[in-house]
Amino acid sequence: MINIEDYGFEYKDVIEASDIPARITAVHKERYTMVCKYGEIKGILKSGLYFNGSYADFPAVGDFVLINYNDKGDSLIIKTLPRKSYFTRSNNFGKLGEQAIAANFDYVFILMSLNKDFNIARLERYMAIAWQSGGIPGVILTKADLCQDAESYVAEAESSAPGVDVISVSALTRDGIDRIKSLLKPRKTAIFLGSSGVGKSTLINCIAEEELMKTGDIRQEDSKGRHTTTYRQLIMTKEKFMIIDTPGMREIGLWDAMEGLSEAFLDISALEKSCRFSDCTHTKEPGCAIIEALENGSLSPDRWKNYQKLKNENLRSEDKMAYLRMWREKIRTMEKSQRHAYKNRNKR
Ligand SMILES: Nc1nc2c(ncn2[C@@H]2O[C@H](COP(=O)(O)OP(=O)(O)O)[C@@H](O)[C@H]2O)c(=O)[nH]1
Ligand SMILES: [Mg+2]
Repeated sequence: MINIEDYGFEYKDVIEASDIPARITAVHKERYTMVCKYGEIKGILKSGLYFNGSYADFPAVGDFVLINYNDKGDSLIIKTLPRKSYFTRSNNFGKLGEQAIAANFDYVFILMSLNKDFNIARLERYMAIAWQSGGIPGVILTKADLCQDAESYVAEAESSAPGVDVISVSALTRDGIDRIKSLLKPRKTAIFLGSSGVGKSTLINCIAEEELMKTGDIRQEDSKGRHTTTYRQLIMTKEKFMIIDTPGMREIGLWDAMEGLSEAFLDISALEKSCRFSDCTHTKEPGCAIIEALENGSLSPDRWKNYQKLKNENLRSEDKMAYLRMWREKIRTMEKSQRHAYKNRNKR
């Protein structure tokens, strides 16, 4: 038996005695992994309830939900309970609304590595996101072993994030691990945010003192299709600290929009720059690099269409384009797989 209160459940007074609460520990494409009093289980959304509602109610990792328990297969998730903190991917462009991507954390740690990743302007933006979320922010500067003067970076981060704990840490030497552990508490949840590769999963393993997460070294090996590292998940340590690991700022939609834009359309803007005419419309001009790339297959027609469509939406700032594009793709796959899972639920 699992005690859901060890997972931070504090809503006992607001649910019925017959209700079964669960906490979402991982969100997969079509299913959710959860813990409830019966242990770790899988579930899917009760379709009629969720698909007529708002995307904001779709469960995120860390959410507390009510379920119809099924001991023979997927349980049905029937309600998302109110969140005390959350991150959303917001979308200002229409009907989709916003969707939570992680919920009910007590602390938000922004991770940056001390080799190449340190960037004070980005830290300030992440801090703004962290303060808005409802969690208590902290900063972890990782890979201190690769840096000559970690202390000066700590001082710089402290001055730009006043009142916030800034800890430098090395998973290699374990310097700083105890300080991080002193900020965690049993039954409380922390979320680790930071670019892919900064050492989030490695640090979680270090804190947990067991291999709970796959880390970068392993990811390269299974890059062929097993997407284990792309999920957000909530882990529980032996000391009952919970940590939500995220694959990266970009993957969860909290990425720097400008970075994201250049990543999303770098190929196309490079092509546009190499057209013979600077005002090329990419329709019929000689020496058009876009037409050539479409013909030789190095640019896919879908990608080009997508880019044009977004341009035509007349969004003023370019970073919104990349944001919107990613959002729509995610929603589309999510809806499709949810429907599929619902249709096939009795066949499992
Ligand atoms: N030198 C050094 N390397 C580290 C440290 N922490 C993580 N790494 C390495 O950084 C890479 C990415 O780590 P990972 O935990 O997967 O990053 P994540 O994507 O943020 O989860 C791996 O190769 C780790 O071995 C550290 O403290 N020092
Ligand atoms: Mg990781």
